[in-house]
Amino acid sequence: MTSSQLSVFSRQCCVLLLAIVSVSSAETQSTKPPPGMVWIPGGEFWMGSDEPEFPDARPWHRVYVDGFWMDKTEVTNAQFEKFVKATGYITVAEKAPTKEEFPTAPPENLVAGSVVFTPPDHRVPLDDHLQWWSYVKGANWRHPTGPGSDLKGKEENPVVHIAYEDALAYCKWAGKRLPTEAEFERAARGGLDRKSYVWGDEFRPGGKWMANTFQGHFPDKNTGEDGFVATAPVGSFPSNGYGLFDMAGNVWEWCSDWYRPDYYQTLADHGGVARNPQGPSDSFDPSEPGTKKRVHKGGSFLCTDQYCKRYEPGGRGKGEPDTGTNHLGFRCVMTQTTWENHQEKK
Ligand SMILES: [Ca+2]
Repeated sequence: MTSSQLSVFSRQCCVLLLAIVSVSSAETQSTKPPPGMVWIPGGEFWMGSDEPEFPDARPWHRVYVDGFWMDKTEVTNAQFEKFVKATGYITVAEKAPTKEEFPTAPPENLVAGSVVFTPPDHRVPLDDHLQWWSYVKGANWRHPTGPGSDLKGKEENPVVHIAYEDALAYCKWAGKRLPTEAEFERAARGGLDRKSYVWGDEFRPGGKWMANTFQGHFPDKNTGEDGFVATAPVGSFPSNGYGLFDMAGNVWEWCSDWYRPDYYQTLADHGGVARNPQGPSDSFDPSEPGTKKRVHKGGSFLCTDQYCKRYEPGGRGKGEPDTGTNHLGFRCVMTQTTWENHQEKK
């Protein structure tokens, strides 16, 4: 090879290399990530569970999602406060329900508040969640367990008492959106295939706590062996394979899908690979017919295999859009196109 041939050859290699880098970049991510977010690669995966306790998560079915950016952590109190300061936003839990919304309710009950975990001091049957959940007047994101509580020292804990529309409002302000249930599960699995936990097969590998869940006796005695009896500062436990924190435990997280227990079966019956599923077009929960619900994912600091081990990535939760609790928060996602448009505007 002459020196000029070598030069042409080098140039061609260079062009080829650039082309590969360019294609790779377009298919995966831009070089600069959005602050606080990580890239979740698109692809196919097994979604669901064969866990007997999760009838609504059966059967396993194939799903494809496009790649996307996801917040590394749940939205924190500090982040939510920044949003509220910028916009003057008032959450659902901070507003008193109106006579128009609840015409038959006595006026004394039309008081702003939210649902708080209030454990009994004795063992109770596990078939009535009202034994450990109470509507507490004055409970909201600034006062997680009621008027006597505040956020001092909890700046990095996940924000709670967030209704669905509150989560949407935050994501919109941040130029983001909520994940679909399929995106959440794709991200939670961290590249692992049909594992029980977002980190693998063992709940406590080498004796290590991998997520903020519930230890002791549910619901009356929380021993907090993992270090936390309520929410933990985000990132207190190891990240998963994609660099995401608290995709299991800590707080439940809102997804954009409506909830139906038969949705996975519907997708499986349809056959093939479900591409970017957005959830069913309507909601139905046999335990509360007539009440529309959205999907929650990830489980919380109250999850335990004694009652509900839905910190497993296939596990599904659900809740009324206007109802927040002190173990429910959210995180946002963003498409590559949104991120590119955002950068161009700058
Ligand atoms: Ca805990």
